[in-house]
Amino acid sequence: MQGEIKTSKKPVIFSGIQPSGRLTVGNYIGSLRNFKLLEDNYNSLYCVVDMHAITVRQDPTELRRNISELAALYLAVGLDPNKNILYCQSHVPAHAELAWVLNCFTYMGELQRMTQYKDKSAKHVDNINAGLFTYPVLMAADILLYQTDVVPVGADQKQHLEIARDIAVRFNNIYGDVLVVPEPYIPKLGAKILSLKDPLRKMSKSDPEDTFIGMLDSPDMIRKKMKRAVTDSDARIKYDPENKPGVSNLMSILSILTGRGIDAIEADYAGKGYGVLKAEAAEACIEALAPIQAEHKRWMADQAELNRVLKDGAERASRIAARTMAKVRKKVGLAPLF
Ligand code: AQP
Repeated sequence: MQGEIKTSKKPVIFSGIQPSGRLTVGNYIGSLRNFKLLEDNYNSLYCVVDMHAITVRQDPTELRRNISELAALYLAVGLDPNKNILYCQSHVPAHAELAWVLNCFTYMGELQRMTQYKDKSAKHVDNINAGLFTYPVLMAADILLYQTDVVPVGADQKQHLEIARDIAVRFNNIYGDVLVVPEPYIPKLGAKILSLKDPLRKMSKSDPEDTFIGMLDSPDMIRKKMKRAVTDSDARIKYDPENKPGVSNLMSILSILTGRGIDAIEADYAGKGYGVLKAEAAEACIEALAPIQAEHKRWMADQAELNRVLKDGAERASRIAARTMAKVRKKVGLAPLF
């Protein structure tokens, strides 16, 4: 058996990504990239949240491929399956079980305020289902199930983290200290990478192909998409997210992926055109993604090993989840298990 997570006293991290499309550099910069950095100081669970993905209609074949691709990406960025628990949400039924209990401790008004619900119901008017509405409760269950201390997420998930905290506090106020109240970990830089076509919106993997750089895009695709990124007519390379969101977004991507400061980039590109900035931002993406793509290919070619990692992860996660569920069942007064 691989390393058991609860035997040491390190704080617990949980984070999940939806297999709702092909991951973008937004997902990479805002979340995945930070996971590896945290590996040694935390007991971490990283989850492919496939049950969240079906809140929007998915093609089953494509969903299965996306699940596999995402699991391989967790490994390709270097996460060690012995140090981290890597698994699929639907392999651990306790996520759904706790979500049901927590639904009974969540108010309609709280859920109605969620911006992601408003955005997604506007995007999918023909399928505004109850799962989309209660998405934050399932996310709270994901986190609270493992007595999580820290949740590394992009800025768009801050509101969902707050509701998870509110639910935990409410539950604890009734039943005593049952659930750990988690803290968000939002990166200072790159917490919100913007769409290449509409830099007032965040980059999303379920948006049209030309709005994002995919983590698995070929160099040619990356160059082509960057070239067509929306900027402005001012032709000055200046970091000004409010007035120049498109240009500032490209500068952020370049800065984060190369480690060069925004001031240095501004100075280096003074007097140069947007074409140069776009070309260099593209090369920075290509260079950062190349080793990940190579590792990803290797993992995708070994599905048996990938499945073994996920099975082992699900078993380890289930054991931790069972402890929380036993407490919750007892406190709430559900029928005792025989
Ligand atoms: N544009 C972004 N910039 C920075 N971080 C981002 N994240 C997502 N987009 C950006 C972070 O990536 C993690 C995984 O996100 P998710 O798949 O659980 O859901 P999401 O936030 O809804 O991501 P997408 O790509 O926009 O997916 P779809 O299109 O399916 O809704 C999270 O930590 C998120 O903050």
